[in-house]
Amino acid sequence: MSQTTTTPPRERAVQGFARAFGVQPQQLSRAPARVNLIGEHTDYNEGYAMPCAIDRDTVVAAAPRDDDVVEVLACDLDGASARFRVDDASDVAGSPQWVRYVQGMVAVLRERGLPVRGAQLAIAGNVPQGAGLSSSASLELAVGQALASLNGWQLAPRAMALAGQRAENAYAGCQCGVLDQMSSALGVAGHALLLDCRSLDVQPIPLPANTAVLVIDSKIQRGLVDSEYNLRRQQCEAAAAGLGVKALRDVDDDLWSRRGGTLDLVVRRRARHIITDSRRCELMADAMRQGDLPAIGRLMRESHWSMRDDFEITVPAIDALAALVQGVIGDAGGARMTGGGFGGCVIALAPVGQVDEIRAAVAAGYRSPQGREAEVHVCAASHGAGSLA
Ligand code: GAF
Repeated sequence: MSQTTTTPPRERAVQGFARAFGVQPQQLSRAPARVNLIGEHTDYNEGYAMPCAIDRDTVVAAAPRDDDVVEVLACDLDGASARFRVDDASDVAGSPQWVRYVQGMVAVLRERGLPVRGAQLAIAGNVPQGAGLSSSASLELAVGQALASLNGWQLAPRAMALAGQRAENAYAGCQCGVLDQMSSALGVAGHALLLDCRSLDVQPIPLPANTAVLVIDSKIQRGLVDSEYNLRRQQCEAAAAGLGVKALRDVDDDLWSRRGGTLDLVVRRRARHIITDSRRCELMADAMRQGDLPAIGRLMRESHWSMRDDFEITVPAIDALAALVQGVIGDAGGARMTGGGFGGCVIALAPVGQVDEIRAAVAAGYRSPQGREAEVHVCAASHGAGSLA
């Protein structure tokens, strides 16, 4: 859910709830968006990624109903609303996309044997939509948290993340991995997460001191469901099958040198991106622990080039934007496209003292193909989903 007003999402959710339902909400929950520092499309290949939950949230104001009907209001979509019975939640045919995420969470949590009664929900957020910052995962996790509180049970953050992923896969039509939901569920303030997408182990990695996390929205809209995301996933699965492994995570140097050349050329390039970007995550964790900014920058640049040349998910305007920002940062950090691709944002790690210079360079030197200026967000690494007091 996106919005243009500066009123915080919490207030808009509460006000929207009171207007729509005539009473005050009993419960408030929130879940953050995320930006991925490195390791793109590695999640569904069971490799490593390094996301960071950011201080852009979806908030759900909620109260229970004494029947099995869920009423839901989207404060940011001109007050769009929906209504469904919990036992019809899995019937998403004909539902608008935003409602599918809500229905999907209800359906998945019920599949897992958790009691979900009727509810009134009002949703507001400040996550830029279609920018690749995972507004959908933050919606899923905020709704899941609200349903847990209303129905008197708890789910461990990893289990809630997996429920969100299944809601998206089975009910919203995107075969995403678990990156977005894991970062929204398990974010740690001031830290990125080195995420092992096979074991779901998470190691918080402190962000280097005096380093700003800049998320630069190219204003080139993207849509995972409509994009080539699912095709990339199929190509990675074809590569794993061709190499005789369960997932590209399992490809070592020996296997790659013996069998990599047998793959179809395009499939081979897709696989090479995944294998190298997953390794870059581990190297990035080392570089961040050591505060080695030139190494961080090098890894981010290599990751961008790998997405551009091997995975082919960047677009020329974003290549130019990343290069422009990297040119300002020099050796003091890095910039690369982040997220699923085909538009969205550039992530930059840069000295706090360079923020104004980067803003000025982007304002002067970048326009999207539609002539739009980029929007520069300075983000803080945030904690994961939870209830609000
Ligand atoms: C999207 C997906 F939802 C994630 O699972 C991940 O694959 C990402 O694209 C690319 O790294 O955000």
